[in-house]
Amino acid sequence: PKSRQFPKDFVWGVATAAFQTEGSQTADGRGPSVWDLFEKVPGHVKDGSDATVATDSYRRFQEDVDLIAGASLDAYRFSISWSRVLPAGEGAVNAAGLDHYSRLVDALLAKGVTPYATLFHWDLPQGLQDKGGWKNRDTAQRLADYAHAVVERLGDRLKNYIVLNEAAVHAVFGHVLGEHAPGLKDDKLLGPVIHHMNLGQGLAMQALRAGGKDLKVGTTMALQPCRPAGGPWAIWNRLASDGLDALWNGAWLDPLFKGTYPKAMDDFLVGVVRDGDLANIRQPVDFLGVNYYAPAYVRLDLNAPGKIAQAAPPKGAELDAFGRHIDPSGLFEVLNRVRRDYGAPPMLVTENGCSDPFGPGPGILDDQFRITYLRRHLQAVLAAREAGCDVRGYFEWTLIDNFEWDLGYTSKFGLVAMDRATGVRTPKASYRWFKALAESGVLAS
Ligand code: GCO
Repeated sequence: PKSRQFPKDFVWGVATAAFQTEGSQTADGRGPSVWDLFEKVPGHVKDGSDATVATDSYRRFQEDVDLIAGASLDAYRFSISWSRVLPAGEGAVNAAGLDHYSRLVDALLAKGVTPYATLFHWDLPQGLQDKGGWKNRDTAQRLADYAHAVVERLGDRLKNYIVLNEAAVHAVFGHVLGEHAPGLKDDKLLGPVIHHMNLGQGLAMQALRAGGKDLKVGTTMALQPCRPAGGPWAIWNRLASDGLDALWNGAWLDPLFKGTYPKAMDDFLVGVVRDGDLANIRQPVDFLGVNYYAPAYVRLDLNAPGKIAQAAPPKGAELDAFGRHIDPSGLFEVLNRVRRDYGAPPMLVTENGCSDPFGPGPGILDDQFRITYLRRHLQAVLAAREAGCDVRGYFEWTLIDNFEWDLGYTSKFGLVAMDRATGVRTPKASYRWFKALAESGVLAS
């Protein structure tokens, strides 16, 4: 990029999710979510851990807010636990559950931090899963009812809404690969799950707008450039890669912005889409949230679900601790794709970050690798802005090392470390670096 300067009104924030941080799984009438059951099955979480305490943020939220304000951040993206608001996913609203988020919102506003709430970050109430979960068309309407309950109680102070988080991850890892809750392995679920999440998103956006004033309503997607592995199978790999692109990116972007599905989705959607659905899904958004970590490399594998399998990044690519390609150009690419193909909506990077390559030790706190990762990805954001992308903010993932789903506590993405025995939080070097950036708006080289 030519400039290192972000605009004055650029939004600097951090992002978290309820299940990964809150703990207190039965407090104040919370009902179980699909992740409560999934995490307790031996073998599902790498280190055998669970999120019953996590970062204890349900109880320690004021400390979290102080850390966010202490880093001079403008905004905090957190998620609301659906089963705190509606313990069975539907029916009577649990006022005590909403009280928690009301206190959190007030604590943020008191420190001048703008709250951004995600409504669904993968923790579907188990009560709804028992009725089929996202396979069941009714779940779409339940999401809208939940959105209504939230905006009715919090909408006077909570103005920024992200309806879904990375629905593609929940659809594929939760319903086809079985690596995330609800732990299903059935590729026939893909069409209904995708469509009902899209429909729920559209209905929830309408419910939010009907229920609140001056809201900013958006949603967050995990966008990944899909790249075919090379070699003798390259042309077949390209078919698989185009297929993954339709499933991973197009199946969410196209209906929201164009009211259509990619052609490649047709076979999955037979008998699923009803008249009027696509009009309900195609909603105006105030922003699109983009989460980006790495590109996807893809190969054809006749034995894999959907015949799509993960491939290794090209030789020589710089890799992170999990073997993923560290490639800021992928972020530039997805931002530009949204600009070019989807009407140049305002965008927020709602997640970007990296996990520690180390075990316990001093490297944890002096996390220069994270600073390097963030700096390079923010350069890509600046470059995308110069190319005409309307990117208005950046939320680092994440505030504090937390429960990383199937990886448990083995994968640490925080700007702040936490002693799991005491809950004591210790800022890392990246926390101070990010604070300086939020204050100056200048990305030092
Ligand atoms: C995501 C998730 C986060 C993960 C993060 C790091 O939306 O993918 O929001 O919950 O922790 O991506 O893997």
